[in-house]
Amino acid sequence: MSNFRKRLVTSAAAVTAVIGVSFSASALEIKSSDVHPMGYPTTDAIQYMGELLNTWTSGRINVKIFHSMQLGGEKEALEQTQLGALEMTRVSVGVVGPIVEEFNAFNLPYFFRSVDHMHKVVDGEIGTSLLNKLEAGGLIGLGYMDAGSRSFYNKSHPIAKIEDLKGLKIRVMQNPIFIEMVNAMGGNGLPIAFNELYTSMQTGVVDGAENNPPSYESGKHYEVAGHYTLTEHLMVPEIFVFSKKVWDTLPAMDQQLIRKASVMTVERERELWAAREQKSLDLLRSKGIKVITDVDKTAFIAATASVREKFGAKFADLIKKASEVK
Ligand code: GTR
Repeated sequence: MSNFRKRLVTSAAAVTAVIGVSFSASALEIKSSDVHPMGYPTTDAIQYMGELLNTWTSGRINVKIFHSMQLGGEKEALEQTQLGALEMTRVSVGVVGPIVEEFNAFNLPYFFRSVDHMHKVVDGEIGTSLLNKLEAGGLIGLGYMDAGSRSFYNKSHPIAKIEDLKGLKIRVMQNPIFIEMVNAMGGNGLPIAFNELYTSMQTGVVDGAENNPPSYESGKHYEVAGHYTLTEHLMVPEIFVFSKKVWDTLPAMDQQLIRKASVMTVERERELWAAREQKSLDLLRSKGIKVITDVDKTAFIAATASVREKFGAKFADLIKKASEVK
């Protein structure tokens, strides 16, 4: 038996022992949306979640993934999940501000000091309390996934210093923080949905965008915007959420199984993420993309101070608490 299989079987036995499941409840198909294709850390982790639930319930609970933006962008997916038309979705925290405003603290440029700092904040009291607040917005927060750091790319010229951003039209996620962030660095931030980005760069609606290496690589954005610079100005985590409307109809035992599977899904995604980041950078280089890595971030950090002050003022306590997390 493979290690993966062994883990599944052991976990199934453990879950049955803990909650005395008799598996007589009705079948459940969890439809889950993601903007990424299969083979991406987030979609593969959700697929693993489905495998866990299927094994633990002898096929009674399954996950069906609608990947590659089949159901549109992240805003639409969140709305569908709030309404209960979709059971689950995985989105960037970048678009969750309208539901729980405090999430915007994680959307501030140069907010987290390191991946370790981000993990400690999101996995600790602060992250848990924000996930719980989603409930009032019709969502059950199941966990945080990694998404590395976001950096600039464009079709015109390499960005070696902040002045090189001047005048460039840069696509950002639909959140005013990101627009002002790019503007503060000298570019023009334009909010565009992820599914429209490739064409927008191709046709010159924008000159470039910003994202982590796996998204830049997987979306083939390097084909139309070949200059990539590791400014790492945002470290925005991702979340996967369940529809509260559907959740409230589930037996407690199914809720417990989903919670347990979610913990393992987070672990799996983080393992996949760590491996994928490097793989994506290697692939980009093999395609001839010159990735600028030796960036002096001082000017980028200084230029965005006003954005942290303006948008962070409302969550001053949360920001202070997060910065004190060691
Ligand atoms: C990716 C993220 C997606 C989406 C996308 C974007 O890094 O995984 O959830 O937010 O960026 O820029 O819209």
